[in-house]
Amino acid sequence: MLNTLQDKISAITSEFDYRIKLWQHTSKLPKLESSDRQIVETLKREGIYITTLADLGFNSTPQLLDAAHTLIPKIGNGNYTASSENYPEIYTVTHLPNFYNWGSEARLLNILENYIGLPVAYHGVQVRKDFLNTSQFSTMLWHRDSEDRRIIKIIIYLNDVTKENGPFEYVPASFTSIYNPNFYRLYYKIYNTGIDDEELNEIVPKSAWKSCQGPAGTVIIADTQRLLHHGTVRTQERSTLFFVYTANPPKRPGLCTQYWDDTYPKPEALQEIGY
Ligand SMILES: O=C(O)CCC(=O)C(=O)O
Ligand SMILES: [Fe+2]
Repeated sequence: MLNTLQDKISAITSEFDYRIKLWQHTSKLPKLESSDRQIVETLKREGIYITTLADLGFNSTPQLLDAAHTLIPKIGNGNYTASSENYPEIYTVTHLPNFYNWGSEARLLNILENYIGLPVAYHGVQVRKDFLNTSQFSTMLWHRDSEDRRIIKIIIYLNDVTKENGPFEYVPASFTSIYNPNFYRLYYKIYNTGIDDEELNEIVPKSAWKSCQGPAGTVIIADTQRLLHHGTVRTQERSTLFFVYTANPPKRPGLCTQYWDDTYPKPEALQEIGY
């Protein structure tokens, strides 16, 4: 009882501190070009902005793609069947400059700081290959991420992603906002675990879900705390890069170490060839 009361008080104090910090940081936010301001406005309104590597035009893109395309063919190698639950292979590449540098482009960090509203922590980058799956499990169940109050994940598609490759999919923020009557029903259901398509369809109809399909080089910038999201089942592989950002410090720092520590392997194949 006392613990719950103390927990509640500390949760309220921490929310209050957060609001104050947001307010104090407003005048320190980096200035943006008008096209980048548009990105921030879209992120604030919708929790997602979809673009391409070409449109972003960062100088570090060729090195990023070179490193990614060197690594991708070395992952997986086809020992996967359509009938079973195949977990993705995820490699942490935060320590490798060709990957890391793209995610620390000044323009990008300035955009993200304006969205997050506080100094940004860039946690790292992972290469991920998803294999064939007939049933929903793990991040293919609908969920929200919980590392912080605002989390930006940038997903770059390394191959063309159509319905068959299991695109990233999300529910528009308006369907899951606190002002929507579905809110409590939905968050009661996903409190401890993800839910599958059938369960979500009873609360938010499938017709409202947004599937992010696109060619190789598509860049999805999404607040995965705010948006209910998942990766979809697939009959063909999907290769991606995931970059992760929160405020500095995040609300739950312990959940963020996985982006640079040894939770996921580091790709030896790349180090051998001098990356
Ligand atoms: O596989 C996907 O498209 C989404 C993965 C996901 O939910 C996450 O990394 O938070
Ligand atoms: Fe997620």
